[in-house]
Amino acid sequence: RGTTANLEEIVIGRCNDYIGLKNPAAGKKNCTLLWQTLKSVFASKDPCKITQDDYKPFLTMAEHDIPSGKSIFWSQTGELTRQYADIVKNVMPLESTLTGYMLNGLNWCGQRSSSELNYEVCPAWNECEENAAKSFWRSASVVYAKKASGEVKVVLNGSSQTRAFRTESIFGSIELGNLDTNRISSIQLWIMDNLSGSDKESCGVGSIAQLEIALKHKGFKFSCIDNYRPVQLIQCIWMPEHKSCNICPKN
Ligand code: NFD
Repeated sequence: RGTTANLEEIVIGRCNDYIGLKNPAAGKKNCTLLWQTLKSVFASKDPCKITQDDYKPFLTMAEHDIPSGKSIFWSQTGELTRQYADIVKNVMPLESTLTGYMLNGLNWCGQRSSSELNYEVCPAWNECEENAAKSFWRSASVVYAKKASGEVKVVLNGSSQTRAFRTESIFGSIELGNLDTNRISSIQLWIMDNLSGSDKESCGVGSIAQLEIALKHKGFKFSCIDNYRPVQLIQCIWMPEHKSCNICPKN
């Protein structure tokens, strides 16, 4: 898959939508300049040789505050977390910050031979370590995690085929290590099982237990909730007859 068609128009349009309508508190930003800065990160370069540092000027230019208590991290629950955020509007995942909003769901890369974007083929996620998209999400995740304060949420997948908490995931390898004990008052883990999937891991079990130990060692106060009901009710939209979705269980 190559660069998303009309990338420039989408990115500049999303930027204007964000600062004008979605989050005016982000302040004044020059969306055209942001696009040019972003494009200069990867245009005319080998798409497998874009580092996290390359994105720093873009990320710095786009920076804005994240209100205390609104940070929410996820792993293997991206869609659900974005849906929850869009509905409740009192959490701000990376995808609801300016940079994440501009680039979520898009694909982009350049090529050494020309300054045109590469519409033919961009590296797959795991094809090379320093690919244009992966380096962006890693770099953006560092900036996002450092800013977290107050009560922080983490949404994990209790039905994961692998493990709910993976130390090699971006949450496990980047975001967790950049959380600041002095800024964060507590961390709430929400372990969401797929409604029709199996309950493989829960609070205090398996990889979640490992995460809880790691949080304790780092000095964080934390709590853990299995199938946090407001999020589960979103899952229920697609399976209203499922027994977990029954609002008034028959005795
Ligand atoms: P994940 P995570 N192949 O669900 N973030 O902990 C392809 F094609 O495992 C946001 O690593 O959670 N894509 C975004 C893959 C992206 C593959 C990355 C793969 N084998 C990180 N593995 C975003 N908005 O797109 C992973 N991906 C891609 C931040 C795929 O798009 C968020 O702040 C998947 O949905 C969040 O707290 C995404 O990477 C944490 O890092 C995440 O993989 C989630 O990273």
